Parts: sequence; structure tokens; C-alpha cells
Amino acid sequence: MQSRHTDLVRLGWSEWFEERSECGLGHTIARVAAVDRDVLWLMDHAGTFRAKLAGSYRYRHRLSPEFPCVGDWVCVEKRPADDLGMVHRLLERRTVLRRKSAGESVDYQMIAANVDCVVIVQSCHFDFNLKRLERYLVMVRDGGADACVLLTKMDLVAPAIPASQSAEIRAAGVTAPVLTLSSVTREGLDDLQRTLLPGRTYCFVGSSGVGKSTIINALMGREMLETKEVSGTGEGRHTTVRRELIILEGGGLVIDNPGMRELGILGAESGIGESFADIIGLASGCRYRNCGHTDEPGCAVREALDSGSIGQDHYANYLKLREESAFYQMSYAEKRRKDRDFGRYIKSAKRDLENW
Ligand SMILES: Nc1nc2c(ncn2[C@@H]2O[C@H](COP(=O)(O)OP(=O)(O)OP(=O)(O)O)[C@@H](O)[C@H]2O)c(=O)[nH]1
Ligand SMILES: [Mg+2]
Ligand SMILES: [Zn+2]
Repeated sequence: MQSRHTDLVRLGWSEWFEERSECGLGHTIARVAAVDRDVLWLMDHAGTFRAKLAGSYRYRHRLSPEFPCVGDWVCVEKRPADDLGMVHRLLERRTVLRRKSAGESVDYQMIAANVDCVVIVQSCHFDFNLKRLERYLVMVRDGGADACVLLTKMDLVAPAIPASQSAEIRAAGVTAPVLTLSSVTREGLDDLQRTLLPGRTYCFVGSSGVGKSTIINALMGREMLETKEVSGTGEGRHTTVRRELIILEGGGLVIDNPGMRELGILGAESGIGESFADIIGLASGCRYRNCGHTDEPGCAVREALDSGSIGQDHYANYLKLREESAFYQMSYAEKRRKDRDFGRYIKSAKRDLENW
């Protein structure tokens, strides 16, 4: 690589960023390792330091995705005497991991940026769910990263279980690599370790308690992250509360995440296209252009379903996901209308009071 910033390659820098990045005079490039309210923890070749966003940056940006999040590259000004660095610019993101925010007008909430591969973690024990996995895959592809599936806690189930779950994932047409492991017996940990390449960024996502922090600790070889206490039921006390970027001994970069519960509400139209490429491909053979693939005559998707060339579950997941994203759009619009109606009601109530 003919990178000018070769000292940053270890932190995930690549030619892609080199070609697109320009910083002001006296500014250097650093990567966001964590965000604590208004303090950014940055990493560069020399180590970790704290920084704040420049006032002018705050003034020019309003939407939450425009602010640096874990994994971002930024331009920072830091003189040796300064306690805090000053962040002036956010560099272009190669990939994003984001979800639709449940709140008002802001569209997306950033989870992480510049992730090469999102590791979707599910536990073989109670947590495994193909539909949820497909939703995660949609979210990952929507943001441009690769995906990898990790089934944990294989020590708690019969050996046949992880194998059948992997087969189920394959049967659904998922092409992402699937790994199984146990952090207790350490079975499968070597395979995972080999998958995590130096200078590449991996973001661990999945429900609370599936063992994300435990795995990262096992890979570190020492306790860095708080985890729940070991217990047979998988229940415990500590839960990850913030995202942070950690460098593993092998050189891989990992981002731990708190469990995520709000996946039903993500908008990921383009991602649906990839997870269900087979169905979307078939749809061009439907008689009607706006075919809903449910009970329309001449529907190529239904025909494929009847002949068994696409799976019943895969088809059901497709409908479910489509329904959910449509539902979210609708409930959002409806919510906006309700807010407006409520505003009018307040106004008229005030008027009534004033006239009273
Ligand atoms: N039996 C068994 N227990 C495990 C394994 N991995 C993790 N656990 C336990 O599962 C519980 C939850 O683990 P964590 O690593 O805190 O889970 P997490 O995914 O980081 O959870 P959040 O931070 O809440 O999202 C703890 O009690 C762990 O000891 C495993 O492979 N086998
Ligand atoms: Mg955790
Ligand atoms: Zn159709």
C-alpha cells in the first residue's frame, strides 16, 4: 500500500480512505474508539486521547448521523500541551451500521462506522432465531459491510443442535460464514480467532446475554469488558453499556455493543434486495408488475414456492420483513399526523381558555 498514513493501517486505515481524505493544516487523522456524551476517545499511532468537537462543527451539523460515532475517522487538532484534542472534520464513511430511530424526525441512529464485517451473535441455547438473523443481515447489507454469523454457548446444548441450526441458516439461502463456539470450553474459539484479520474492523451485535463481551474477553486473553457473571441459565448482572473499539492481540479491531432490541424498526429497502435476491429475481416473472406475491394470478414466486424451489420459511420471512418495514413507515406517518392533531387541539383549547 502506498498510503501516506501507514502508521494508521494498524487501526484500520486503507487506500480507500487515503483517496478521499483531506485534513486542514496542522490537523491529523485519528479514529474514534468510543463516545462518552460530548467527549470522544480517539486513537492514533501514539495511543488513546480525549477530544471534543469544535464549536464550528456543532454549529454546522444538526442530524445525529452527522456526528462522529465509534469507528469513524476524524481530523483532529492537538498540540502537545493540549489536554483535549479538537475535532474539526468527519471523514467519509466506507460502511455504516445504523438503525432507524424510534424517535421523531431524525432518520437514522448510528451504531458504528467503517466496519468491515458485522459478527451477528446468537446463542444456540434459547436465542437462535432465523427471522431475527435475517433482519440483522438486512441491516448489515444496507450499510455495506460483510456479515458473519456466530452461534454461541454450544456447551449448553446437544452437539446436534448447532449443526442443525447452521443447516437451517444455509437452507434459508444465507451465504455468510457460520461459526459455532463455546466461551466456556473454548471450542471453536481458534476458528473465530483465525477469522479476525489484523487491521480489519469487526462489530459484534446480538441480543443481550448471548455472550458478545465474553467472547471478546476470551480473544483478548484478559478481562477488558464487563460481562454478566457465569451462570448455568446465562443470566447475570453486567451488561455492556457503551460501544468501544478494542485492538486484539492478533491485530483485529473489535467493537463490542450493548444488546439491541429495536430491530423491528429498521428501514433497509436495499438490504432486503440482497437477503431475498432469489425472490426478487423471480418477481420479474410475475404476470403483474405490482404483484404482491400472495394470491395474485400468474405469480412466479408462488409457483416457485409450490414447486419447492424456494423454502416456505424463507418466503414467510420475506413477507414478514416487508410487512414490518411497511408498517413502520405507516405508523411513523400516522404518528406525525396525530402529533399535528394534538397541536391543533392544544391551540384551540388555549383559544377557548383565552375567550372564556
Ligand atoms: N455456558 C455458557 N455461558 C456463556 C458463554 N458465553 C457467555 N456465557 C455467559 O452468558 C452471560 C452473558 O454474557 P455476556 O458476554 O455478558 O453477554 P453480552 O452479549 O455481552 O450481553 P450484553 O452486554 O447485555 O449485550 C454471562 O453469564 C456469561 O458468562 C458460553 O459459551 N457458554
Ligand atoms: Mg456485553
Ligand atoms: Zn408475484
